[in-house]
Amino acid sequence: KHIEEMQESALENHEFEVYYQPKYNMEENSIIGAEALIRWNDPVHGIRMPSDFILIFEKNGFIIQIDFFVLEEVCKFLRSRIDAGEKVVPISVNQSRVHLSEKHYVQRLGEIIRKYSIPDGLIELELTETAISEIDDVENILNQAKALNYRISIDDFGTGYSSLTMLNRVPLDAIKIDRNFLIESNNSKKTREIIRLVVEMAHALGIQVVCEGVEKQDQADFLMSIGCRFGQGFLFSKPIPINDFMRIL
Ligand code: G
Ligand code: G
Ligand code: NA
Ligand code: MN
Repeated sequence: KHIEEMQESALENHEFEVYYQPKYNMEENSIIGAEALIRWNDPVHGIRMPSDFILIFEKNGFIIQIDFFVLEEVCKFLRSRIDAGEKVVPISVNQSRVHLSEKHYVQRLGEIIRKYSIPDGLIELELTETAISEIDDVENILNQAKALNYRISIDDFGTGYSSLTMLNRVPLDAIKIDRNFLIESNNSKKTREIIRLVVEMAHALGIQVVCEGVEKQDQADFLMSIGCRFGQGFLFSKPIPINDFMRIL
């Protein structure tokens, strides 16, 4: 209840902040991108994590404003780096399924990328399999986003019901293998085989693979041994504030 009462004023009072978790090329130990993740600095409560409020915002629709807030912050970040002649990498933003089915979604995607003159391929839309499979007309929406030069990726790949169908239906640039696979891979040969084949299949289709939840060096080693060079996880960095991210970029 408190959360719903506070959401609007929190946005006005700049209590929402975008954190960045870098994605690494594990072979070169270089940053190849980052994922934007929302945080709420509640002056009374302290920092609130997405698990405290995302579901509520999805129910009451406020997630649409949050997702566009994050997208706009990312645009401002990229624009200021470009203007300063500094290095930029693609940044991904999470897109709620509520958001995706909003009537003017694609139009707003176009407006924002033009407002900040963002070069092609610098912003990636991360969608869950569930979001993709639940939305009518998803192919059409994502083809339009693609035409605006957004990158498209599937988040938490392997946890939904229609992984393989998605590979065919959606213009995908990348998949992010869900971190539960990596957890299970520690003591399951079967899971390691699944990861290996998913990576091989994605690559054969020209789709990039990022593995989530890399916490241990032996997990990184395993991924590299099967040809998966890109990883995201606490081994490299947790999600960090923008200034910390700029420092390591
Ligand atoms: O940052 P953290 O790892 O706690 O995020 C947990 C989950 O919250 C993420 O997996 C993501 O699905 C969701 N999330 C984080 N930031 C955003 C956001 O800006 N928009 C949406 N829709 N979901 C987000
Ligand atoms: O749902 P999504 O995959 O978008 O969420 C990313 C979430 O995963 C964030 O909340 C982030 O804090 C968390 N996360 C990122 N890297 C790791 C990791 O290596 N281990 C664990 N346990 N969580 C991670
Ligand atoms: Na994500
Ligand atoms: Mn994920």
